[in-house]
Amino acid sequence: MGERSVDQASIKMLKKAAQEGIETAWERYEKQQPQCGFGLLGICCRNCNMGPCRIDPFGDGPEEGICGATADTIAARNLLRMIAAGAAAHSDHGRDIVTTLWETAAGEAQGYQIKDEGKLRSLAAEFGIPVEGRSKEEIARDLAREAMEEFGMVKGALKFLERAPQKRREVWQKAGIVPRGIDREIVECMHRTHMGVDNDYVNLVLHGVRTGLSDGWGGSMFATEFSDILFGTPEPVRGRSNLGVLKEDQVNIIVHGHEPTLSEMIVLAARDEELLAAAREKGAAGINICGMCCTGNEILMRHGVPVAGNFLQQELAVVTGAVDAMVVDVQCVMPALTGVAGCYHTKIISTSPKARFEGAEHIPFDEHHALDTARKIVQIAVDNYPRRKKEFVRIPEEEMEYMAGFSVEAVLKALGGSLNPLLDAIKAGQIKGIAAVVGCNNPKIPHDRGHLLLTEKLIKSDVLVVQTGCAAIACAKAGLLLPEAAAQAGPGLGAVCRALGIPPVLHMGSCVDISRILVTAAAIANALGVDISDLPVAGAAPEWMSEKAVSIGAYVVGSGVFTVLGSIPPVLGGKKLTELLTEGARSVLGASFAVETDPEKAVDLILEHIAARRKALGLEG
Ligand code: XCC
Ligand code: SF4
Repeated sequence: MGERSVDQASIKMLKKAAQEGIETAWERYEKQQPQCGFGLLGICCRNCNMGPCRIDPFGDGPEEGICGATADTIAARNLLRMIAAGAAAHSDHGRDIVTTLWETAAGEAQGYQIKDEGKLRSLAAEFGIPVEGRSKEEIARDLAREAMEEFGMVKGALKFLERAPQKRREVWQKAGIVPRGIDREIVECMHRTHMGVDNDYVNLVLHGVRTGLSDGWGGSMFATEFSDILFGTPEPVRGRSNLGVLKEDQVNIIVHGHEPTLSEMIVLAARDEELLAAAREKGAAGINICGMCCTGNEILMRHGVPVAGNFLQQELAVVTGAVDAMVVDVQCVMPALTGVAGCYHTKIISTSPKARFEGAEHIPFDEHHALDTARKIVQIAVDNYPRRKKEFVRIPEEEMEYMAGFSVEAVLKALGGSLNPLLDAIKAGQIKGIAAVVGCNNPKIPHDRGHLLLTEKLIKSDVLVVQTGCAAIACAKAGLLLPEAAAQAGPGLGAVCRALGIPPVLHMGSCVDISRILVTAAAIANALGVDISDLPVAGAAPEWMSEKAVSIGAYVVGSGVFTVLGSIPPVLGGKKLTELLTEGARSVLGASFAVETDPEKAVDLILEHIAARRKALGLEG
């Protein structure tokens, strides 16, 4: 099973699954082989019912669809639809948080509070909302209203774009890709990719970048900032990770999905004395809430809640036989879960009206009765505890401590209040640059291997690594999110980490929190008076799989950051499109993509890029 994962706990559970005849994503992946070549290359189209059409990649067959669309048009349209779906997912999440703040301010949401009033007031000031002598509820309502307008097209350009360096904003102006409204750009993607609308691959890609920007500097940024207002801005916190966090003698509840509105309430409900007493009555020593994927990241960032694993471990968690309930909301939840759960005693509880699963118990979650609903869910898990099939329970012992919680505010605090120590270290070459290693797992790549190889080599080369998402969970499990990991860093980065007491790999949150990375990059660029594309920074998504990752890629490159992808995007069938993404984009955006499936070579690309940027800035080494 070593070829499937580099994570020992996962390898053990893969073996257990095999013994017990449970199929996982890896078996299903094998059954899909060989995967459709047209799909892999991005050159099949079913955007209208004259089709489906396919382009022959070898040039022996059709070179265009029935309507005349070429390989580049088809692949670009498909890419745009991926971006639209990804941006929609992030932004709809953002919208839900904005709505929750609005309802909280109106006194209509149960269990929520405005936890970070300071952030509320500073954001209100950013949006030009009067704060003097007003209650936090009054301010929050106005701010939420302002945010809601950003989803439409009332204002002409997104407010948060003003956080970007002047030079970057000029790049967007010049390219004609300033995002107007968050929803608007997504809708326009769907319009442009309809049969017979936008057929120019360059024009399509430019709008894709605009849509991505409306995610990164819009929907995702709202998700992050408003979550901080509601649940608190993260500060450094310690916790534990990997499947070993499950407890044999406790009621284990895994919260899986993305939105903190649900997971925060489950965390709160699990502290309820009555429910704890109920758990003891059933013979359990307590209630153990653990996270998975990005909702796990949300609660580990703010509470140090244990995280059971990342994307490819969701089925394996159920295979432990020790999960009494897995509570899911939206995104990255495999439909296969209910089938796996059916072989054990685990209850899969869906909660979002947007996401139902055949075979799951559906407990609709809404903000008005959030805490009551959370209690009900915890009660179901407690009642399920005695149904555990003891003979099938096996929890791997692997667990690892992590330090997380590096919001922009926390990073500044760790630096003593200003960016200067970091800038000085970069200027002096102690830290060569910063790399964001983010994204998913993908059975096409040994689980976690890409994340770990890349991150280990980068820190060894004195590159500070910032992370979010499943990449961060991979590194948490490997012990890289600990100050002690400074020993694995190069001499320069290691010394800086030891002086500040921080890990060489900073966990900045869930995937919507890549907005925190954008804000940090913008602040560094502003401090140096340059564009983001001038900085010695790079992005990498070694194991990405989701459409959200495509939207992220679009806005990261659109923000001027060179980005290396470790799994191949479905565009290679469009030769001119591929050339645009990997070369041509540089002349317009100051950044481009690279595709490199070998992590060692990916590191080299990043180091070369960082060295070139240092040289251009006149920095030594
Ligand atoms: Fe999903 Fe966010 Fe990817 Fe992980 S990293 S597989 S998107 S949970 Ni966001
Ligand atoms: Fe074929 Fe064109 Fe219709 Fe796509 S839009 S299915 S290429 S005819």
